[in-house]
Amino acid sequence: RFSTAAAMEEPISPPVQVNYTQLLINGQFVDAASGKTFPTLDPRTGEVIAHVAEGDVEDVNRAVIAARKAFDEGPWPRMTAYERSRIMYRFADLIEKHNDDIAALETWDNGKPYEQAAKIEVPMLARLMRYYAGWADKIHGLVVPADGPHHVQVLHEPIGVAGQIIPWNFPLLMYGWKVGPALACGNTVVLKTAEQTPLSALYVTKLFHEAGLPDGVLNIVSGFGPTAGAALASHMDVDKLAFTGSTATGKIVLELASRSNLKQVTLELGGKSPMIIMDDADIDQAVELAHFALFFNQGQCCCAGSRTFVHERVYDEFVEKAKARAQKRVVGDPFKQGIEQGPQIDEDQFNKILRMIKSGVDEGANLVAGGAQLGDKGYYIQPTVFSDVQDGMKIAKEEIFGPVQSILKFKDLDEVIRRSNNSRYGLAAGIFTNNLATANTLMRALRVGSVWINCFDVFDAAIPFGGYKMSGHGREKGIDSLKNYLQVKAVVTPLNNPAW
Ligand code: TXE
Repeated sequence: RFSTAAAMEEPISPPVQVNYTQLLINGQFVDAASGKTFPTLDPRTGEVIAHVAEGDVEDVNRAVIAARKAFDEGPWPRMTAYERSRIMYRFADLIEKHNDDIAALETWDNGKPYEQAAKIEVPMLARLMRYYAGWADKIHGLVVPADGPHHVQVLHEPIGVAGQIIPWNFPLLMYGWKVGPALACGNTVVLKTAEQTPLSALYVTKLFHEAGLPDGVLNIVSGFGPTAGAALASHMDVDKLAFTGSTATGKIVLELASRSNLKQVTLELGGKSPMIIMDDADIDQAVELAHFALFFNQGQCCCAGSRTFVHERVYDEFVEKAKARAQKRVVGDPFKQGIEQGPQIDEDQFNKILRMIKSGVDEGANLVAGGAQLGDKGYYIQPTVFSDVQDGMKIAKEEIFGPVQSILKFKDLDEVIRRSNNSRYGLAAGIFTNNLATANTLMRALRVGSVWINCFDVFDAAIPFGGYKMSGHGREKGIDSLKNYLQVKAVVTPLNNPAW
């Protein structure tokens, strides 16, 4: 029933070349100190795209020294904010100019549909840069009234060197969410990309330098988590750490930060987000939205609507239609037009998803669609739907991070609130209803950082994003993200005459 043919065909030749594979430190492409490289693979085939310099402790040190110098000696934090913003605006223009090459590189390295990369993600990166460029010259402190005869100012200053560790599911957006606010506030950065997707950050950071970014302000270290990532998280001269990834690794980096120099940490971690379908909803629209909420980006979204709660009065019809929709999903070579779903990122994730599917079957959930590999090469997985999922099952509790929809049945509002909140995660939730009171009640009761009512995955640059509970600390995007990158300094001076 699935378009297996597309996954079986010869892969389309990517319309782009890999030009940059070294580390980018102090404005220069350099080899790793060890001379080591690692392969980055094409998820369509598992074949090597390129060998990339493998950063480790020494390279992170070099990058931090460059970032420190660029912070302490300038010019970045001492430039006028307007000059900083103009460089960021020029970078956004260059991203747009190179849109298709960047998108092709992202699709090749990550496996996401090219049309999505070219029409959504790369334009969103440009938009994020413009959003933060706009903030650069609008970040300022306050003069606050105090009880005594004192003039009190509060300055907002950059923190210093920011270490940033990003995952592979949205390499460019994660880059934008992290680099944008850090640089707008005048910090300098060492960014470690995910080992699965090192290519696009190197390409765009080269463009950033063409736009006028001074050397050392943004350094890119490719490499693995326990080596390069851990070196960054535990570095004594890194003032702030921002991490996006699994909750398990989030705990590790928080510990590394606390054991080293107590650097400030923001974490954007996993989720098990409810998508709640009430019985008054238009069922076809509800099916489509819940399908999008889960299957978008091959199901590799931290906020995926991975617990589809459906009211019992519409449950059976919903399951039938969700099954039909999943079976119609167009899976295949992400470079091909009209493809909705490409391969999963790598063999580890592919195997994890298949193990989770098996656990769903073993624990008694009803497999109504998919459930296996698609084709016989690369990491394609059939769009999979389970009905009759119970809260205690592994597939209802743990992140699957793949194209596997779990549909649960509920009777009333109180029950669905209790069950939705019965999770160690609290990242996001979707609500589908025409009833305003129901929507507002749910919206207030759900312990999550984002609520999408009759929509899902709306990722505007201005909307804050982040988690409650074990989904993380702090918020990214929007005005809230700036706080992560600013120190607050209170300055008090006496007045001669309190009347003034
Ligand atoms: O994540 P990791 P993985 C979830 C998802 C997925 C699971 C595992 O459920 O199946 O995590 O994926 C770096 N010190 N998410 O293994 O390990 C690593 O190199 C410092 C949700 O890819 O968290 C990469 O750059 N850094 C998530 C980044 O952490 C370390 C997105 C993420 O990798 C490190 C991705 C260490 N000891 C996976 N170990 C989301 N929230 O969107 C690893 N890293």
